[in-house]
Amino acid sequence: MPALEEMAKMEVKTSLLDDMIGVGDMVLLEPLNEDSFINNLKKRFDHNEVYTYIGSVVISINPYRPLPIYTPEKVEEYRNRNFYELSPHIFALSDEAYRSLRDQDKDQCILITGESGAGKTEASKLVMSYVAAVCGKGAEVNQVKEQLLQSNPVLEAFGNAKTVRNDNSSRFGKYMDIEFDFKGDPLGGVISNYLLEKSRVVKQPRGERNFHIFYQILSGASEDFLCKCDTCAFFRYSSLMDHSTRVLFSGKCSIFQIIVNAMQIVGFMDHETQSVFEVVAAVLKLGNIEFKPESRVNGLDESKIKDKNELKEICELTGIDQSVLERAFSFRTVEAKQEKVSTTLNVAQSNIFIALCFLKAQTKVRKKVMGVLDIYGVFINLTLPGIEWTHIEYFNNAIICDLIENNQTGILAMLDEECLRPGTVTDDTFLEKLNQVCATHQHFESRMSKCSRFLNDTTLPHSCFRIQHYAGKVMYQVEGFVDKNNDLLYRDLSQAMWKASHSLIKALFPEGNPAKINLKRPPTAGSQFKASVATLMKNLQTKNPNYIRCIKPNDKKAAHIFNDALVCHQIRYLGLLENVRVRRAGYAFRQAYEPCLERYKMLCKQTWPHWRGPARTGVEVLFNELEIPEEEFSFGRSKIFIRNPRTLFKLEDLRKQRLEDLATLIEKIYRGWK
Ligand code: AOV
Ligand code: MG
Repeated sequence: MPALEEMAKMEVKTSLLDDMIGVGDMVLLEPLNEDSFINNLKKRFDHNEVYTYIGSVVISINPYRPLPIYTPEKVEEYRNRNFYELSPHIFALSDEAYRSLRDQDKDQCILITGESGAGKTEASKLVMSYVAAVCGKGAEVNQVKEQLLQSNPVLEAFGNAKTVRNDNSSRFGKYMDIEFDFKGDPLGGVISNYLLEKSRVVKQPRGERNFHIFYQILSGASEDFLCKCDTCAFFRYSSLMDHSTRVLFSGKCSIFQIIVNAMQIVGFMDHETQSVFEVVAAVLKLGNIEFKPESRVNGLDESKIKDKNELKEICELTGIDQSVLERAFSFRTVEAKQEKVSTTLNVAQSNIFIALCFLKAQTKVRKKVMGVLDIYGVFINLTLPGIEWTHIEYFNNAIICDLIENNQTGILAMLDEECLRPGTVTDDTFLEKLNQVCATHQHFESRMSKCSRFLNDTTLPHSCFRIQHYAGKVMYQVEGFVDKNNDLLYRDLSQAMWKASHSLIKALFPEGNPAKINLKRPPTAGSQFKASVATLMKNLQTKNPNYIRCIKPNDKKAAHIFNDALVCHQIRYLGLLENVRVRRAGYAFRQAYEPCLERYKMLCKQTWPHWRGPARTGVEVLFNELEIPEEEFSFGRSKIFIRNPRTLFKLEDLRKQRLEDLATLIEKIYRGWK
């Protein structure tokens, strides 16, 4: 029987394929445990299958090399297809999200998580480019698409940097709402950013770099521009220096050109782009200002700017009066001045950045929205600076969130309280307070309080506390907490900046306008962060979530290497195994193929009265003929999984009906005989 042989062969082939490249949906993995989970991911990774599902969740493993799976042909392949129809792909998720937005009018959000270098930002760009490829046509729509896509290189130039973990690490969290009209054509986008790592402008950890834009300008801008800014001798720029080596300006000029073009597409006029680069050059130069201590005058520590040439150049570039700027820099101690320069740089960088985040799309029509959230590897930890980088899953992390966020007894609230308290406030007084309030919290560790369980733990310095996060323990060094939370720019400095004739610089320091002096204290960094996260969460809750979980296969930024231990760690703290179990429970019904076929074979001409082939194929044929929607079931190795009890009831109803029909038929035949 050739047909049977064919079927048997097919069955064997499917099962061999599963053996070789692993199953595409972890829900179908048998047996399910940590080893089989990792093994399955590894098999797939070795066969260039970097995507795997857990039901509708997409796991993405960073291949660290370009794969030919994002071509226009692939876009066409996934377009308008059901989620489970083709092999797992980020395009399938993007298509599903876009179609439910367009056809069912459900706002969507794409939530992308994973540690630094796992591929979140690349994933967010793939989602955006897929959606751009399949939505709307026409000149106007195309312009909007281009603007949305080109916002990425611009933001990355100013907000990304090379770190030990990732050569293109996002140093800010990004949430972008892409807005569509009723037909599903894009109208524009709104970008929100979170916690730009401002301090990087001034100082970078060993082996890391400043934001890309500085290097891009120095290696790519025109001679004219560089001469005008006198940045020719760029090796002087101390804020660009690696600690160990001098940074090589190996950047290709073309990258700079890409940024310039992108800025133009996003909507910057040429003179505005020029202005932005001038501010960047000024920031570079400010970073070179050094102070030398002088003797005490009138009871105050005096100090002088070492080299006034630099100051002069800054003033020429920005149109700030030199004496105004010098005065703004010149009181109190050397340390305070370095601090002041640093804060000025920080503010300039973050204000430029915020200015860049405006993409306009303010129409009054009812909009459908797809939000893409690319939170960066160190989302929550950053509120507390100067610490080790560890990924924290923000969601579903209630006890820790409470420890940090609680309005009365949370760490942030206490830091705020300390910052606002009159009298002498230092990092130490803050730590003391923390020790009093949090000493008994099960996830808080410190040696300072008398009743501490950690009194003898020498790995925990006195100036530190430790939090037992979901992903592991993190030690926090409190030095600088109070200052960074205050996030204050000395008023005389913002006023000096506001007096600049350079219109962009003036615009970046609106608080320097003496007519608008605000005696109210600006919100602390911590409370700003809390407020913006709260707004974000509220926004996300109104949307239908789609999850992408990114996994980093190795620590070497290298292709083809799959480090089991590293992957295992990520699977654990992302809670992926639990995720599979929950999804499995979501398949209300599962049954071995044979009994399933036995029970329902009468519903299909091809399987009744006898099916002569593998039971699994029989069930496939049966479900196909009954036109049961694909997303309703999945084929496991030995069992069929059915998602919704309704499907089962439908089968049962059909069976009952069929039995009644048969009974009637038999009765008729019986009567005919009589
Ligand atoms: P991240 O966003 O998760 O880190 P990225 O998206 O920047 O990580 O990815 C890091 C690097 O991995 C990229 O620059 C690419 O070289 C490579 N990569 C990631 N995804 C892919 C892919 N699908 N195909 C090929 N290469 C890829 V951080 O921003 O540091 O948390 O804060
Ligand atoms: Mg990123």
